Amino acid sequence: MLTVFSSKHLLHHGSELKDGAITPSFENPQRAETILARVQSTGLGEIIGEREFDRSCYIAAHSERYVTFLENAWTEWTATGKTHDALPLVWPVRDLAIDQEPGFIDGKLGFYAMDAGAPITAGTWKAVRSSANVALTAMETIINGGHSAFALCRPPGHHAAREYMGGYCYLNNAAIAAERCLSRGAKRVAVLDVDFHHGNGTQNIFYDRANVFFVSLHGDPHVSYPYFSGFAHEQGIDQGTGFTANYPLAKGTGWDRYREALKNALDRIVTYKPDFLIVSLGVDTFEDDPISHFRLTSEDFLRMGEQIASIRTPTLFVMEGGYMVDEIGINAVNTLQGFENNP
Ligand code: 6XA
Ligand code: ZN
Repeated sequence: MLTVFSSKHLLHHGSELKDGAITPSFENPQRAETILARVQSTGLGEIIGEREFDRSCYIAAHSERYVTFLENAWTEWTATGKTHDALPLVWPVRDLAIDQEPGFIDGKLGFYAMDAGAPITAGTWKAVRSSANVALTAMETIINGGHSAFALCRPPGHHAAREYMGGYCYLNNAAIAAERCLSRGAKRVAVLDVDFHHGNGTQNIFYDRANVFFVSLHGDPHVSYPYFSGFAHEQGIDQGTGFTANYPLAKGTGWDRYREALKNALDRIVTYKPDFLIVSLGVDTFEDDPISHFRLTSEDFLRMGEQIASIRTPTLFVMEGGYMVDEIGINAVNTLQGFENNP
């Protein structure tokens, strides 16, 4: 399987607010480097760099003003004399003004963020753009006839909504790739999100659309981040009704229960008859993940890949979460090898 990778991801490394303290982010550069090393050592296939894409590709999935904010945030932050990571401090919840962009960076950070888990640093925008370009480059190879590809994206994307960042995500790489398929002639695209956390951003972007079917398996939001989305009753709205499917799963979910839910999700995707499948591949469902609580083993990821391959649809894998760095390469590449063993 072809892998697309950009070392520009190294430009992004920051901190997050966790358990009441500012700490180095779990989402660190070593994650992508470890996956790359595993792709190389297993001989998964060719590795290529990313192409440049026009800004309009990002605006297909995000608002213009949000992309402008991302482009300028670090400059506006440092113009106030600060040199440490930018994190938001105040959010427009419930009856506060949610439709008026503040004129000052402190306010903008809260306006365009869902949490304090997506720091803006000096290199963030360059890394974020390269991550989206990695997904677009990999998607192009499939649109042009390839059966599968792996977009080794970092930072991840699935929490990024049309107009906000959060949970280590800025641009939604999977959603940007899905929009690219549609603009290149696809009629229907399915996005299957197997990251431990609900892909609220992807859901947000396609919630009222019938041409993208979003399906997510994740930790029950009653007890898991992002807490405020991913419930089973969220199934889409207007034209999109029935084109979002959520499978919240209990704490401690292991392969038996997971496999059943995945089978059900894949059956629904088959019924939808997508031209392309995009898998938001998070491996934080791993039993030893430090911030999640499912119990998948490294072997289970092989089976997951096999099961995804069984629906025989051109498939793009887009890297999302996974924080047990020692095993992240094995788990991600196991999924891809499982897929490849069942072409
Ligand atoms: C809270 C945890 C963010 C989870 C990020 C993730 N800072 N999403 O892995 O898939
Ligand atoms: Zn995750």
